[in-house]
Amino acid sequence: MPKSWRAFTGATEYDLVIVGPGALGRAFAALVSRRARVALVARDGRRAERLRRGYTFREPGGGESVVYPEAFGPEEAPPARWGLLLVKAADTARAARVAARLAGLGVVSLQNGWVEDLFPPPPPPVIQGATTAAAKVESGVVSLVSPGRSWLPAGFEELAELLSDSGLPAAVSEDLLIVRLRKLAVNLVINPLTAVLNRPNGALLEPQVWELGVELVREMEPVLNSRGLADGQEQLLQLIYQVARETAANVSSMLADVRAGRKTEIEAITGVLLRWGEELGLELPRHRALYHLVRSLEQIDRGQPLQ
Ligand code: KPL
Repeated sequence: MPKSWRAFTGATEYDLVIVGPGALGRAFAALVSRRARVALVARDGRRAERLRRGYTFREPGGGESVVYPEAFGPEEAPPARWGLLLVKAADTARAARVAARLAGLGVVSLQNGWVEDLFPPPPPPVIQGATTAAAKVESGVVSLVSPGRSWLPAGFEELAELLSDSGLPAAVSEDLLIVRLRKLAVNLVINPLTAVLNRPNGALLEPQVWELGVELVREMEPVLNSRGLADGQEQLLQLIYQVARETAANVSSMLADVRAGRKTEIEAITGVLLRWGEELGLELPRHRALYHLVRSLEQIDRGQPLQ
């Protein structure tokens, strides 16, 4: 739970500290810093220095501006009221410790996947929310493809208001588990398929690919239901199809990682589903095949970006 207002007495100049200056982190920093004081925390001082020199930010409407963020390395970052984690799954434990040290009222993570299952106890000091916001970086230009919608835990009303006022619709949700399981369902189908096909999200709408999507949903539905999601296969298929249609031109984050030779989030997405399936005695062969294919793409492409 976030710390209470009363317990928090430290005076801070910053309203929000964002840990993770990837595409989404830089897009959020660009918009929120028009309304409030934002500190953007990079992996180290050198990267922070580069960020301070500015980056071009393109809004969904097409408007462009150069943003000069207040960027810091983890050691020199200032305290803030709220913390937002926008890092890749594999960086969560380190980034969560930084954010928890800096943010007085609470830290929420909006990354994909079920990272809490990947770490030995104690879990990283961060609460998971969810977002459908999408951003990309192309030739150094950060574009907010869609502001989407973000869901935060109860107690984060002030942060939800700040994000919404900044053009990033957000609300607290009492049903965060359900929201997150639905987002996981979307990522379980779109991300590995697009990564393996090396195609944008719209590839899912093609009949042969969609057929495989339907089979993936059939396999995963009982597992997600065992975790508390009451949605049936039809509902999940409708949701996934709608996201694929709305984001048809997007390159999924997993494909972007593969193309850039980075480690993907397959472990926190499909890896977690496979573990949950094993607990139920379920094999999930199609998900397992995609898991291995994406893992092998990671091995092949590390340091050698695809064309
Ligand atoms: O979350 C996404 C991602 O790319 O990680 C989707 C919703 C699939 C949008 O691309």
